[in-house]
Amino acid sequence: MLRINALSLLIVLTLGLAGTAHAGDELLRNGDFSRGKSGWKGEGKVTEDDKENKYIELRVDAKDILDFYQEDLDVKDVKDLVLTFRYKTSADYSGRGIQLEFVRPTGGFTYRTVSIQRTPEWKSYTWNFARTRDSDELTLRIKILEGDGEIMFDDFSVIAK
Ligand SMILES: [Ca+2]
Repeated sequence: MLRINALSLLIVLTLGLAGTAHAGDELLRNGDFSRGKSGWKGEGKVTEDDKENKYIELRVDAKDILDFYQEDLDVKDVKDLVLTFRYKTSADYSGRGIQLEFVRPTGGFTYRTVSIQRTPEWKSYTWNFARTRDSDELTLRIKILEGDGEIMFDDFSVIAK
């Protein structure tokens, strides 16, 4: 009996993975950093606040652009995306802000630069991203432009529209 259940579960999981994204689906994994840096690559350190909320923190570099990213967003048959996240900065932050990129497998990408003002409180940001070219997979990349201080991010979400 247990064996049949395990087999059924496997079939359901396999079918689930083979399916394409539908409207309303979350395409990111671990966007809230509750599982540390799982699913994410690049720079940044996952930190926990006194309310046991985990977020990613980056020390901004005066000369170099830093980045972190998540690969393999399944966007087959998805027309448009909505990216949301929240951010805050250290009290001494100053800099050129960030650049958000959706990178296609060919290496080409669509980007948006966001200026970041010093903020001790979390602020939300939304980018309604209309896909202009066909590709089945995208990488979401966040570049931290040159500056000083620290930027923190949490609750990334990419929803298929
Ligand atoms: Ca979090």
